[in-house]
Amino acid sequence: MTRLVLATRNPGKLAELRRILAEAAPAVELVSLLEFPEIGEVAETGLTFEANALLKAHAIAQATGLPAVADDSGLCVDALNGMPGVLSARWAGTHGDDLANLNLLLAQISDVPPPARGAHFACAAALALPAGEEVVVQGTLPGAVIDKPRGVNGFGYDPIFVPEGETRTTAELSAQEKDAISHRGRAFRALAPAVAELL
Ligand code: ITT
Repeated sequence: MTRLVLATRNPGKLAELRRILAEAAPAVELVSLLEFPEIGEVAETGLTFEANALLKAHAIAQATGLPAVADDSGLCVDALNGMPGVLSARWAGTHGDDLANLNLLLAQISDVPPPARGAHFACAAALALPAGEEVVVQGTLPGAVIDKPRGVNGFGYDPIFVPEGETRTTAELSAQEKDAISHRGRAFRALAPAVAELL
């Protein structure tokens, strides 16, 4: 059985990737970075989601000697010319302060009327092998940003994002409903055949 490292310590992300990849590549044993406490954070210095996903996957494949899968994701707002984009996790300055990030974004687009509040979630998912081979794919979820947070599920910008064709925010969807349409779900389902083929 081949071991594959999922390059995250985020438990929610880990559970989601496990569900998708376990189905597509059942012969692969999935482990996470929680099993490699000695490996530090990989700096996400790329200018695109793909660059960051590849950077992380290669760094973890080198550090562990095992194939690695990594992702990078964020929210791209039309009225902000695609920002916060790769800066989504640290938009208000501190990595992972979801509430501060969301409030800053709402303040920045407070005078943008509903028809111009288009946005999409984007995710790049990458597979890297220790010998250097790589595959990277993208998934997106189009929608719009509303002006007041709604819902308690999910994380990050979920309470202010309504997917196209929905009236609920992604924070009002169940985990299963979100998985089925999410940028991450789409990216990982697109990567799964490469994982099954290359390992
Ligand atoms: P890692 O440890 O795996 O890097 P992370 O949370 O830092 O976890 P990212 O670097 O991919 O993940 O950052 C993505 C940021 O984009 C995240 O902090 C959220 O603010 C936002 N984001 C991404 N996907 C989202 C989703 O499905 N719902 C809401 N916000 C999301």
